[in-house]
Amino acid sequence: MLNRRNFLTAAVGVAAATGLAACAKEDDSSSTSSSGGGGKKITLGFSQVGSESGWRTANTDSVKSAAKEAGYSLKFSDAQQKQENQISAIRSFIAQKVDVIAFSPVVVTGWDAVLKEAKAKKIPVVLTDRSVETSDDSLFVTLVGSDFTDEGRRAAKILEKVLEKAGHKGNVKIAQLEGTTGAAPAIERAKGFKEVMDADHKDDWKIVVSQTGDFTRAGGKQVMAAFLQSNPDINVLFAHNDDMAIGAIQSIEAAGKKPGKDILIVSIDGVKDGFVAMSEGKINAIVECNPLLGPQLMEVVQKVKDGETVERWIKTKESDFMQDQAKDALPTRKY
Ligand code: GZL
Repeated sequence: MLNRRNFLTAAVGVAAATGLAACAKEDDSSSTSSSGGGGKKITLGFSQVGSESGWRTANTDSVKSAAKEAGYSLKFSDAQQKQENQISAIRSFIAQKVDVIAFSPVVVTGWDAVLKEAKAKKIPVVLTDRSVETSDDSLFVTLVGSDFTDEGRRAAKILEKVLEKAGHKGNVKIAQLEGTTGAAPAIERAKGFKEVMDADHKDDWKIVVSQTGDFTRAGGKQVMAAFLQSNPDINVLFAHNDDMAIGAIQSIEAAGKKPGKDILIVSIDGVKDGFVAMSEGKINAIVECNPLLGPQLMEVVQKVKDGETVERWIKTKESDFMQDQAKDALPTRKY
């Protein structure tokens, strides 16, 4: 996975070692468009994780509308959260000789073989949203996406504010709803949250139970119900995304407890339904993770096609929101 250390070295390495962008496949379609480059319409193959959450829906909409705006021919595939479907889609894009391949990898491992096939055919690969672990930095050009470890740190820091505002006294017993097992956001959000816990809350915070809810509402509801059975004294929920938090709220209320009061909730994403739950007092704070990556992605695709060197990690800008900001923020939320 990407970190600041390999940020710069890889950027130079990729541009020099592979020259991928310079030899990106010429588009074989006859139509022309305003998409620059050799005047040919750029064909982009995009493999999406699935449609598991409100965040994912907003991300898909952003990619599709930005590709249309850019005048690209978009080949879009929904993997239904299965890595084998993403690998098949990437192979299909290679066979179709697309100009650039972009994808949001459902998990971090298992990509080297198919990315080597793309490299062999000189088709540049751009990661969006999530990163991968790979033995060869030249297998992808850049990542357009958030710093999930920092999102985990921000979640812990905003939990401090939530506890103070709630006048919480005594030990903090945390239930953690993890994202999809093996996915970069799940691994890194847990890591960032634990960093702050270990540094500043060794004596008063404890994650008493932690399990994946697979980033879905159904998963959050089911796992939270089990948590409440095994750990009735939970007083904080840290959910890796809003959809799992919203599902968990249903189980908390079914157990006769008040979400946002009996169990304080911190979540990540910032989708509209998360803000609605926050405005109803059921979620106490949200760390934003911006899904509107489409425009940045299309800019990068153009640069890669034109042989320009791009940064190794193009991060998205994000904010954090406390409950009392929700009502004012809702009307201007874009997703
Ligand atoms: C984060 C993204 C995660 C969201 C979830 O960038 O990969 O996947 O936090 C989504 O809502 O399912």
